[in-house]
Parts: sequence; C-alpha cells; structure tokens
Amino acid sequence: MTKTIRLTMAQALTRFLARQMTEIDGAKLPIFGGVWAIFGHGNVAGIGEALYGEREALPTFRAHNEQAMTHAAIAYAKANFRRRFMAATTSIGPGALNMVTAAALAHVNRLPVLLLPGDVFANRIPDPVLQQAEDFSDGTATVNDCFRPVSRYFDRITRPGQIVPALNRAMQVLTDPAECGPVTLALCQDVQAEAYDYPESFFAERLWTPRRQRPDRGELAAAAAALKAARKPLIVVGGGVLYSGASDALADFVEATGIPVCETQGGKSSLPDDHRLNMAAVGVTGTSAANRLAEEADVVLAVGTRLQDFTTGSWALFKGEGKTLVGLNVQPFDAGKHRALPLVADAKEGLEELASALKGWKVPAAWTDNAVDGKAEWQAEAGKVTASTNVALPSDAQVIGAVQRAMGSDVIALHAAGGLPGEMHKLWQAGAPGSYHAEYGFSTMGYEIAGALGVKMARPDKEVVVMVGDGSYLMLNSEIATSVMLGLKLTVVLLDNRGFGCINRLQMATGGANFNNLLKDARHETLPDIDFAAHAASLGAIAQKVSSISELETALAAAKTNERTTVLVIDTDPLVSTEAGGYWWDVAVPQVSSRPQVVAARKEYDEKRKAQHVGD
Ligand SMILES: Cc1ncc(C[n+]2csc(CCOP(=O)(O)OP(=O)(O)O)c2C)c(N)n1
Ligand SMILES: [Mg+2]
Repeated sequence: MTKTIRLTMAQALTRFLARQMTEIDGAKLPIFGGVWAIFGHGNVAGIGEALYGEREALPTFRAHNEQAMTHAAIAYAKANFRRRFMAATTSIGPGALNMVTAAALAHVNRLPVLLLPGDVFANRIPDPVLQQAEDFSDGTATVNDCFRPVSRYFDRITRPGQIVPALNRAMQVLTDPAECGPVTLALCQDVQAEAYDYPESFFAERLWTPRRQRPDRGELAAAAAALKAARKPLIVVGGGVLYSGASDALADFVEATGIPVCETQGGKSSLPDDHRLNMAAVGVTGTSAANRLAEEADVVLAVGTRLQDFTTGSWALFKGEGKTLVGLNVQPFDAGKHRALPLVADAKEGLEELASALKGWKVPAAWTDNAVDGKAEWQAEAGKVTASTNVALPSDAQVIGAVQRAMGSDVIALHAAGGLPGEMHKLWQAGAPGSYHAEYGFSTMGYEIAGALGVKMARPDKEVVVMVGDGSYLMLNSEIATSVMLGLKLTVVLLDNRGFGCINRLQMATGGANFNNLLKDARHETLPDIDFAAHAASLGAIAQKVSSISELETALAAAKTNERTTVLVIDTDPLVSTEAGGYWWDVAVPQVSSRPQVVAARKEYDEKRKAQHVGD
C-alpha cells in the first residue's frame, strides 16, 4: 500500500519545493533559492502558514511590491544562468495582478520563476469575496486568467490532489532549457488549507540537471556545409550562450575558425569585451564594427538568440545578397525563425559539434582582418564618448565611462529601460560571463533596483552596479528598503535628466513635438525639483548627489567600502546620445499629418523601410 502523509495542499507544496535540488560545480543545492511573499487574504493563512513551517529549508523574503519582488526572483534566476530560481506568492486580486507584468518579463526573457497567486474559493460558497471580479457569463473566470498568455504553463488548483501532477509539470517547464519560462499555479484559497493524503514518495528529494540536447546529424551537416561555403560569416550570440555555459566553446570555435562574433543585449559578456574577434553589440544599439559586418555577412550563425528587432535592425540589417541564416537554438521556434537552417541543440553541444565538423576550415583572412580593424576603429570612437569631462550636464555615455573607470569590469552591471540600455550595450566593457545584466527583452521600467537585489542574492560575492534613469527610479524604487533590510548592498547610479529622455528623443526623431516626456514639456503647475538623494536616504540608503563626472568617480570609489546600498545621483543631459554605431529601428510614423515635421519624418521612414526584407 502507498504510504501517505496528511498535509494541507499548501504544506505539500512548500515541502515539495524544499526538496527539489540542483548541482552546481559539484555542490548539491536547493533549486529554489527561496520564496518572495506579500501576504493578504488568499495566501496568508494557507501558504503563509505553510511557509512558516518550512522556513529553515525554504526561506521566505518579504518585499514592498509584488511586481518588484518578482523582478528580484527573475533576476536571481538569470544571474544563476537559470540553474536556480525562486517562487513568488501573492494574495488574490490586486496583489496577484501586480505580478502579471513581471510574468510577461520572465516569459519574454525565457526565465524560470514559479508564481503562486492566491485565487478565489473553489467551493464558491462565500462568493463574491473581497477582491473577486465577477464574470457575468463565465463562472470559472478569475483575475488570474490574466496570467495565461504570459505563463509558459498555467494551472488553477481547485482540488488538493491536483498539486501533485501540477508541480511535476511545473518543474519540467522551469528546468527545461527549451520550454523555460514562468509557471503560474493559481492557488484557490480554500484548497490551500484543505488536507489530503499525499503519497510520501512525492516528497522524496529530487535532483534536477539541465538537459543538453545534441544536434541532429542532418541539421549539423547542413549547417557545417553552409559555413564551409561562407566567405563572410558572422556569429550572433544571445542569452542562450550564457545559459548553456558555452563561452569557452564559443571562444574555441572562434579561435579555430576565425569567425567574428557580435552580441545581443542578452548575449553580451559571452566573450570578454576585449576579445580580439568580439565586435560586441550588434543591431540598433550596436557598434559600427559589428553592424558593418552584419550588413555584409553571407552566413549568419545565430546562437541562442530570439532575433528581436533590436538585433536585426527591424530586419533591415542582415542584407548580404543571398545570405544564409543558421539558427542554433534549443528551441525549434527560434531555430527556424526567418527561414533559417535550423540547428536545434544546446549552444555548447552545438558549437562543439560544429567545430568538429569544420575541423581545418578557416574563414578567409581578409574577413577576419577587416573585423579586427573595425573593432579598433570602434574602440577609438567609444573612448572619445566615454572620456572624462567637466561639462555641467554630462551624457549617459560619460557617466558610463566614469562608472567603468571607478568599478572596472569585475562587477555585475545592470540596466533595463530608458536611454541607458542603448548606451550600455554599445559602451560597457563586459568582463566575465554574466557580468552584464540587461533586461532588454521586455525593457521594464522599474526592473532595475529590484532586479539588482535578485542578482545580489545570487552573487553576494560581486559588486552589483545598477544604472537607472529618473523615470525608472520613480516608477519602482521600494526595494531599496528591502536591500537595506536584507543587508544586500547595491550601488545605484541614478541619471537624472528630468524626464523620459529617450522617448523624448524618439519623439523628435519621428517628427513629434516635444510633448509629455520631459517634465518641462508635460502639463504642470509647478516643475518638480525632486531630491532623489533625500528620497533614497529616506529608504535607508547611503545617498549623495554629485555634481561632476570626477566627483562621481570619487564617490563610486568611496562607495566600494560601504556595506549598505548606496545611491549616487547625477544630473545628465536629456538631449545627447551616442551617435557612433547604431542602426535603424522601425517605429511607425503617421502617414498623414498637418505637421510638416511628421510629413518629413514619414518620408524618411518610407525610404528606410525599403531596406527591410520580408520573411527572411
Ligand atoms: C513600465 C514601462 N512603461 C513605459 C515604458 C516605455 N519607456 C521606455 S523608456 C521610458 C523612459 C524612461 O525614463 P528614464 O528612466 O528617466 O530614462 P531616460 O529615457 O531619461 O534615459 C519609457 C516611458 C517602459 N519601457 N516600461
Ligand atoms: Mg530620465
């Protein structure tokens, strides 16, 4: 007879989570780094009490905002290269829905996170409960249905026994490199508290090791043949290279073949920035070195990338005549995009097997030399825009230069939205794999500080430097207090250009009037003069406003020995961004307008669109 143990569904859930393990560098570790929780009705009595019971093996962390705590959970998983992750639990209604944006962030970025929103009573007796939305035509609908399109796997637990297959499926999705993404288990309030006789075997310790898929022989042969025929090949690397731990395999492949590499936002730091054949950022926010090669390449080997519009220049960039795209990806959906020759495999396995198949073959030297020259030219440009200055309002690039000089490359630099992603992608000199943490899949304003907290939890040995604009900071800064509370130090550099600078620039570039982006251009009675340093200090941070690039460098150097989260604020110029490098980005301009600026912008837009190729 099956041995059983009588537990509530919530107790079974937390006990199960605590017993899922992984192995990293030979050490066995719990695969869940913990659970973020904000309690309310719908989770305090059920899962809240169960988490208390499991608090030694499965730590619970309290945050100030459900979206932010989920950002922290997601960033934790990313900084762990998807090998460890976290769960997040909320009350029903607003608490749950505050998590939806973060679910989408994880979905877009293919990152694992277990979301446990509370849900209505499955027995429906007390309906409608506080915070319950009533659907006049569908008795099964709850607000948590909003998670469906942004979850890789969604389930609603309406009977206690359902948690057994649901958690099994959840673990499959969270640990599968191809399927990886957010899992939402909506937990009906009454069911969380309901007892059930669970099989004891369900709680046996389980070790999860990532699957490394090897390529199909036919696909490998086709990819190798395409590369052997290439005269001007280029490798585009995305986050899949980092998650696969394929940096060494990539470096070996590049050494053996001489093929230059360029990096997406997600793939940056796959090779160190100073690697001879790393052209660094590609696409809309790319270096001139990378984009020059991308325009001409005859075979593009895309490794572990989703090929989003910032990478492909809205598909105007890779325009080599008769070019072939090879898609090396664990996920067939990505591997075959744009009619690529698919090479479905783990990045490391795929690169190693491609290297064997190409043994003895090398790219024509002229192409490699061209790449090396382009890189030197770019580095000279980048050096100019990041050099120290004493202008009153420095550019983002000049601030990046200061941070890099003061902190070096042996930190984890993080950003998500605003003008910074473009500047960081072009200009930050990344060091070791994972030293550059961009959330540019969903580019969520407000990811920065909470995300950095998750990174610090994953990598307490590293200095974590957050680059954030005033707009993003104002949207979500509450986890500064959590970082102070948990003793997890972050260094935050806040660039105050008094508004949504990058969108203002985009507005001007598309013929728009300066409207509703910079504070001065928005409807106001009084122009706010926000004291960000005072604000951050009120949350417990050490905070300082600096008035020049050199003062910033001095303050950053001093902050290294601070044990508490430090926020350094600097005023910057909203109108300046780095002109060198870059590529066209498709932003639709109105086709008719009474404003001549818009008409002119549309004319230019129609011209630029001609470079776009449809379908490949
Ligand atoms: C949640 C969210 N809302 C809106 C946007 C669109 N958006 C992208 S950047 C940006 C402005 C960011 O302002 P700030 O952080 O000050 O950076 P800046 O553009 O000034 O560099 C906006 C509104 C977004 N990415 N995320
Ligand atoms: Mg701003």
